[in-house]
Amino acid sequence: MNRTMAFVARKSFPYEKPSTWFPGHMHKTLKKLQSLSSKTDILVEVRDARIPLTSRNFAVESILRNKNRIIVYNKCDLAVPCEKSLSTFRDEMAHLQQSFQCMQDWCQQSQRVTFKTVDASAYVSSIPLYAKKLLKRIRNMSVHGLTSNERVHVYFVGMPNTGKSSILNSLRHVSLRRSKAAITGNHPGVTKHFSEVVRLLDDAEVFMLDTPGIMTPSIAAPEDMLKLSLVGCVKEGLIDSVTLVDYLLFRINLVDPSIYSKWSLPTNDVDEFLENVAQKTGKLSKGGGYNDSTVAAYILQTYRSGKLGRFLLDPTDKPSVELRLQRELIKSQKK
Ligand SMILES: Nc1nc2c(ncn2[C@@H]2O[C@H](COP(=O)(O)OP(=O)(O)OP(=O)(O)O)[C@@H](O)[C@H]2O)c(=O)[nH]1
Ligand SMILES: [Mg+2]
Repeated sequence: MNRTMAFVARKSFPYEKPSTWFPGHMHKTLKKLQSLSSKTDILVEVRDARIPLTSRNFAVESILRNKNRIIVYNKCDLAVPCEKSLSTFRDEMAHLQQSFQCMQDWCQQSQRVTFKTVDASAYVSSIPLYAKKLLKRIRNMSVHGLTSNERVHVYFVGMPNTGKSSILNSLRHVSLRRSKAAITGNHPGVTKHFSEVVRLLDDAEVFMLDTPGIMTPSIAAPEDMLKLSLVGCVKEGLIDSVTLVDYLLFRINLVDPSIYSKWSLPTNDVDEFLENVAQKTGKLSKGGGYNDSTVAAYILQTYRSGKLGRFLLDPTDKPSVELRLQRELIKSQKK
């Protein structure tokens, strides 16, 4: 039997370091959201489709209860398999949309926090079709009597770097053909302050507000920090890049080790993996050594840009979702 056929992936990844990333501006944002709660009519919570459960922000949930809520699972283009034709991509998107909706229904049933309405939506911020659909949902909620205020305020909230500002811009462009109103950037913490109100519709008093991305003050499980870091929600360097690559290797091996066949035979050993990648990408020095941080950074960048497999890091089947909700409940009761 050759090595590929004999390969058995690790079944677990022990990681116990509890931590979070919650700098001052996130504290301030949480407080401000709390104080603005009565003025918030529609909440658009933006999550990363690659971690649909882990990028849920329960700190925001608990202060903005009883609102109309739309959950947007953004960056779906990085969560569905690549090398597919556009029509297959559409099928994958429909499948993702369905699984996100089911997941939302299960969460809603067992949730301690209630919302007036909850809607789940798969999204890619650069594709206008999704902006049109989201715009329609917001319009229905605003205009068809779900809110009583004359002026409707739509708040974009969520974990850092999930694409809140990009979505605000995409909606504004589709609705009003106006240029960008919010600055976007490829690292977490780009938006540091609440934005001014930005008009969304020209025929109704509906306005949007962009908010800084916030993590939760504590993390439900240490492994969540690894997932959040892998997709770019956490400040670079907080978790050592080799540990992140080791975790990525663990996840890829569970999906399909042939994803990295251009670099290496299947392996569970991160050092062997780094060395093989260094060799294949010309990052070995004359003496045969390599800088593990440089190679790790290269692998992470390849993954984040969608060029190293597109898959979910969170399982979204019913038993896994329920197990997670149970764990969260136990943790919150212990506090
Ligand atoms: N592949 C992909 N990238 C996206 C998508 N939406 C946004 N991005 C990219 O993700 C990065 C972060 O986008 P932002 O809109 O700045 O994210 P944010 O949530 O406002 O981030 P903070 O303000 O830091 O909390 C940018 O590089 C965007 O171009 C998407 O649907 N797919
Ligand atoms: Mg932003």
